[in-house]
Amino acid sequence: MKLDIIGDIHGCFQELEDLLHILGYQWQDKQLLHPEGRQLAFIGDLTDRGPHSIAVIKLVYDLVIRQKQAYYVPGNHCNKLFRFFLGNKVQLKHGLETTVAEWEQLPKSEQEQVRQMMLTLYQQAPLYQSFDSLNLVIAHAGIPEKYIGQSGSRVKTFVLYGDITGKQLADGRPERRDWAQEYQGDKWIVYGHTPVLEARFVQHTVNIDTGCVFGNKLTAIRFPEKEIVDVPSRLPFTEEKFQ
Ligand SMILES: [Mn+2]
Repeated sequence: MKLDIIGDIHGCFQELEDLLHILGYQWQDKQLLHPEGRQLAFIGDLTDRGPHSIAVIKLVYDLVIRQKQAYYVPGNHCNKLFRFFLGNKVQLKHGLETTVAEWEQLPKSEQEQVRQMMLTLYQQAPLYQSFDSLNLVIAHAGIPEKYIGQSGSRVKTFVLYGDITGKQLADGRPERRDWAQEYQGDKWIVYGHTPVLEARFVQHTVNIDTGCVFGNKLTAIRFPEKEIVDVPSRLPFTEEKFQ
């Protein structure tokens, strides 16, 4: 198989459309197809902060659930939106407030439709996805070798939030270890979660969250080629968001 993995979108629907076009995907009879039979994968954080979160949910639902032409693993923002749609008490901050505001603008029947889409998308999603023929695993915040093939709450916390220590940095962000530096595995790990200016290759890992929602770019990586394809963001650049 040949796969195009898309980084954190965060409601940047126009940039997603730009990227899918550059990658060569085309709509034919309500199917988004690639002439060479390539498939798409999304590494989570579809929504929040950006302007068009609902459109991203609808497209990814269509590709993953209806067309069954794409793969999706959830991010921490997906997890929080899922819990919001379940009716759990969650704080409307860190970008969730933008998705909820957009959703509340919809007519009631469409609200329920979008809610069901996100519930289905999240509930059917694996915590991480292995592609044995590509020697590849995708996981939103990465995955250490010892967790590949495992499940449970530790694995869930890691793939959603990364290698958090439980401590806080001076600016309030959670302290995270750089698991990729210690990764010794042979399988390639493609992940996102932490915005970087350029796709970051460390050992056999690649971080493709290039902070589109913070004004940088939206990035895809093609497998097995390991070729990077990106499109510029349409949003203002906020440098302090990048590591
Ligand atoms: Mn994330």
